[in-house]
Amino acid sequence: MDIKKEKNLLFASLMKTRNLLIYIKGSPDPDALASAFALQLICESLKIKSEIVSPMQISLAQNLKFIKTLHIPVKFTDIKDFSKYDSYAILDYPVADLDVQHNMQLALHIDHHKKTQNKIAATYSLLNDKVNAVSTIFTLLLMEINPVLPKETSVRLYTALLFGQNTDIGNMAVASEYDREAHRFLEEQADTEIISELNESLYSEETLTILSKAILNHETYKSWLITGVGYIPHSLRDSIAISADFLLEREDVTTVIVFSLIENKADKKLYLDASLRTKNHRLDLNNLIKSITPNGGGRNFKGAYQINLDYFHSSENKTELWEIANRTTRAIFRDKRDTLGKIEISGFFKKIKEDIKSIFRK
Ligand SMILES: [Mn+2]
Repeated sequence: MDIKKEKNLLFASLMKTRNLLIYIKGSPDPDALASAFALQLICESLKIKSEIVSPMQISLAQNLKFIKTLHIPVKFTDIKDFSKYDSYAILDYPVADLDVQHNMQLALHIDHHKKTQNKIAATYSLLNDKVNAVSTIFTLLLMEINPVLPKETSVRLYTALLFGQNTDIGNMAVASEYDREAHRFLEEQADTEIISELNESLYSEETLTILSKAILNHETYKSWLITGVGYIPHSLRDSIAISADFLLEREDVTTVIVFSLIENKADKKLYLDASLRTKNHRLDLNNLIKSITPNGGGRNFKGAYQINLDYFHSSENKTELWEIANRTTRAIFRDKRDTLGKIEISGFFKKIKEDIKSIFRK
């Protein structure tokens, strides 16, 4: 990636723009929001109008705190009329098409997920899966652009980007050289106290209860950690992913599976929800999940799937249903672990080698 060249191409595309819509497609997570914020400040420095809009609301309390503390200027609304914008930008999402009528140019498309077919080409696109967060790309661009910003704005921006990068990468062991370079810069520029506060806010009392259940019920099978946390209400669903992230920090573990039965009493919904995490570059979580169910998927060391169990919602014996789900899920993953034996073992040693190398690089 030649950042100087990328910066010039990005500027060339932005210069054709007067009023840019920075459209958050998919879930408004910190990586997408921090990148959108960075793009807006770049636009401002070029005297280009822009607006960050997300049709989807934020559910995770930590992410709400993130936009509040760092004043991320995002509007949560479903746009009906796109006529005031001449162009739009899609960040942190592989598909840039919009399913609505509009006359906007796709000015830019920047993403780090696996490429997919897009019907329209962007004036400028940077689709690089060698980085693990769009925040990495914007940090490298900003290092090149070196914009003049008031101190307060610059701290907000770099803190947002560091938090955005952290949420996508989690464990720096999966980071690429680009991610590390951006990370070193961000750590110098960001307010690390805000980062710690945001990190702490991830673990609410309810989440900690679920996490301790995950620890208590875990088994490790050939470097895979498998654990089930029983029934949890729909509002605490994110706690499964949070627990999986937490457990992946364990040194002797390459892959984590946390599952539970999610109940939504109001609309009588019941489903099994599983969150997967891995440090193994060679383990394709998407394939693994698709071999279990079409109702899920994975990318970049993370994945999840759901199994609908609405039919059992009114079943009287809840414990029995959990026991079946628990036993079955564990058996499935022990079996998958055996089938994937070779990949996982060589991947594990490759990772250790990379970790050792990266220690010496620091
Ligand atoms: Mn991302």
